[in-house]
Formats: sequence, C-alpha cells, structure tokens
Amino acid sequence: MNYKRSSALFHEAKKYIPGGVNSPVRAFKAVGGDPIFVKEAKGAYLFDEDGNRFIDYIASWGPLILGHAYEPVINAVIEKAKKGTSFGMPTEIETELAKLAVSMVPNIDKIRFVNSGTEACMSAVRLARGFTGKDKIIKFSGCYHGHSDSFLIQAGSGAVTFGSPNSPGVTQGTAKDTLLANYNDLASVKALVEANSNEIAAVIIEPVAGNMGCIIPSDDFIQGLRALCTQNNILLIFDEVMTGFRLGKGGAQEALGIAADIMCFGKVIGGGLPVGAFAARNEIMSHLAPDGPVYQAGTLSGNPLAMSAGLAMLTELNNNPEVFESLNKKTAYLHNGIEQALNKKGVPYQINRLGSMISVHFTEEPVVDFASSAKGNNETFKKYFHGMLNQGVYLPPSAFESYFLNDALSYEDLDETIAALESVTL
Ligand code: KE4
Repeated sequence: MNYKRSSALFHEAKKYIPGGVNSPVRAFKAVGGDPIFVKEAKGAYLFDEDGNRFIDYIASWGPLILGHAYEPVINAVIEKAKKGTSFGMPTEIETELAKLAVSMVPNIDKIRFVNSGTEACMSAVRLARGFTGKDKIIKFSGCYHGHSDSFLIQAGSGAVTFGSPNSPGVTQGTAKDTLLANYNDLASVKALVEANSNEIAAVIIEPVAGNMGCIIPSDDFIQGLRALCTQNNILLIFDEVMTGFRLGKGGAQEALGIAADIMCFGKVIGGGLPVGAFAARNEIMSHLAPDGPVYQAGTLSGNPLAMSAGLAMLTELNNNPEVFESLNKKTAYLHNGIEQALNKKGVPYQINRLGSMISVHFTEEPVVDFASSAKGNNETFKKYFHGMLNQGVYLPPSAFESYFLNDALSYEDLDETIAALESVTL
C-alpha cells in the first residue's frame, strides 16, 4: 500500500491543527505510523488520498450504520440545505425527529437535541444533579462519556490511549465529585454508595461498553446496578451514544431489559451529521430550561440540516428493523471467521461481541473490565492493525475501541476481511 499523499497531508495538517487531527484517536498514536486521509467513502468502503480502498469497520465511530453516503440520508440533506441550514429558531423537523426517537426508545417522554455525545452526557449529568439536588456521580474506569471535565477521570477511548486518564486541566474541585467504580463489579459500586450516602446524584454507564474495546455487562451486574440506584434514589444514566439505535430500535435498554432514567444519544441519531441528545421521562425533563431551572443551550442544537440526516436515518431503521438482525448475523459471521483465523496463529486472544459491536483483545483472560482490557498485548495489536490495513481493511486504530459494522458490508467483504487476517503475521 502506498500512503505517500496521506503522509504529506498529515505533515501539512500538523502545522495548523494540534497533532494534525481534530480528535486524538485519529492520529494513530496507539498503533504508530501516519493516519490515513480519506478522500471519499461509499457503502462499506473508504477511499484514501492515495487511491487505496479499505473495507471500513469504524463507520465514523458508529454513526454510519447503513454505510457511507447512504442515498436517503444524502438526498434529505441536499434538499434541506437548499432551504437554509440553521435559523436559531424552532422548526417542525425537530419535532418530527423527537417524536420518532420517543416512539422508538423505551422510558422516555421528551428529548433535547445537542451537537455531540459529549454535550449529551454533560447535560444529562447536570440535569441529574439539578433533579436530585445531589453533587456526586459514579462512572466506571474505562468508560468514556466524552471530554467534559467530570468524565476525564480514568476515561476510556483516546484518553486511555494517551496514558493520561486524568487529563491536565481537570481541577481537583471537579474530580472530587466523580467517583470511580469497576465495570462488572457491583461490590465496587455498593462500597461507593455506602461511603457517600445521600450525596450521589447519578451513576453513568456505557450499558454495553465500547471504549475499552467491547465489554458486555453481566446480567447480575446490570440488574444489580438498576436495583441499587432505585433503592438509593440515584438516577441511572445509560450513555447510549454507541448503543442507541445500533443494538436495536430501543438500544441497550431493549437489548438488556433494563429501564434506565436518563438516556444519552449521539452517532446514529445524527446519521453522520453532528447530533447528540438526552432524554428521560417528563418528571425529570420538566426540570430543564426553559420549563425548569436546569440550564442547557446551544446555537446549532436541532439545526434543520443535522435533523434532516437524523430523521432520514431513524426513519430507515424504524421502517426496516430487520437491518438489526442482518447486522447481528454479519457480526457473528465475522466473529467466527476471526476466531478460525486466529486459532491457526497460536496467539492468546479474546473476542467480545454484542449485536454489531465487536472487539479483539490479545490476552489470555476474559476481558470484563478496564484492568483486563489493559492487559491486552499492544505490540500484537499493532501488527494486527497494520497487517489488516495493508490489505485494505480499516479497523479502529486502538485496542480500546469497538468495531462498528455497517449493513452495506457484504458477506464477500467479510470473507475478504477474514482472508486478510489469515495472511497477517502476529
Ligand atoms: P462525541 O462528543 O465524540 O460525539 O461523543 C462522546 C462519546 C460519549 N459516549 C460514548 C459511549 C462514546 O463512545 C463517545 C465518543 N466515542 C468516541 C469513540 N470511542 C468518538 C471517537 C473520537 O473521540 O474521535
């Protein structure tokens, strides 16, 4: 593979943009080498600036669940753009998307649109604090809820990649109100609740984690967490930025059979344009400005252009729910193929999968939390990543990420991916 133009573009970008990227995980720091610069994408394929084609397992980190440049989304955006992109005034399409989202997701009456998953999670925590009158939150080591100060405490995703779990710039004043528990470890949550009784507003969790690689909660853990929150007047916030509208119409609540109190969304809900959202039952959402005292705002929140992409995307998923089963079957097929290929290579590995989220970890022991995920052999991972990249398969450039399959992937693409792995030396 020739990456000359991407490297030249990266060199140029670094003169004007910190690290040459607008989001750190794109910089390939965890895997080495220069990042790929994408020229265009269609369906399951990325085309870089050197004319290389890649089968894409990132889908822009989740949003493009139906593939790149999906016609109904593109057409909706083009038509809407002709009539203006943003007015800073209410528009009908915001209500249309809100109604559709509320009809698809259990346990929500109202939804507020923002511009990113970070904004959604940040706002959800403020709402929980305002609703309960309590200050502290519990998050889980390795879970990532965006880059708001309260969350950059043992965060996952790119924050782990950079080995700076507690980012500079986050004050002790902020950090003291964020308590850390371990994923799949209910006792660690109980200990915090007992030590901070009546001070905890919310527990925020990735109901299926994707920022430590993919980690599935045990039934006992997630059901116990729900019960513990209920018993202690603590709101349970499901950060469904990854799982929302990906694990099914009803996301992780539906997949896990758990009713959470506040849901956060991003990625798929925007169809590839910047949309985040948070949602809850009326009792909670009535506390949000302008109805209630909890302030939250945004110039481009609910802008018609982004809403048009989100509405087209959710309409497609709502009208064709069989796409979720199709994605699940393709992911299971890929899982099996990766397993067959890795079994021939004699390296220890684990594969975690739920729905169309999957990750490969080069370690002996099951990956059930941040500590076990961090034991993965990153040198092996780097060989895996670059070996696949050089054969035209684009995987997440970090072991602390989940793959996101898109339904434009064909079984021929999956077979090509598995064949590529067969020839990689680890
Ligand atoms: P954004 O602010 O990046 O839209 O969403 C933050 C966020 C919140 N919650 C979860 C569960 C998330 O996964 C994310 C963002 N995901 C990362 C991928 N691990 C985005 C990629 C990036 O940071 O560039």
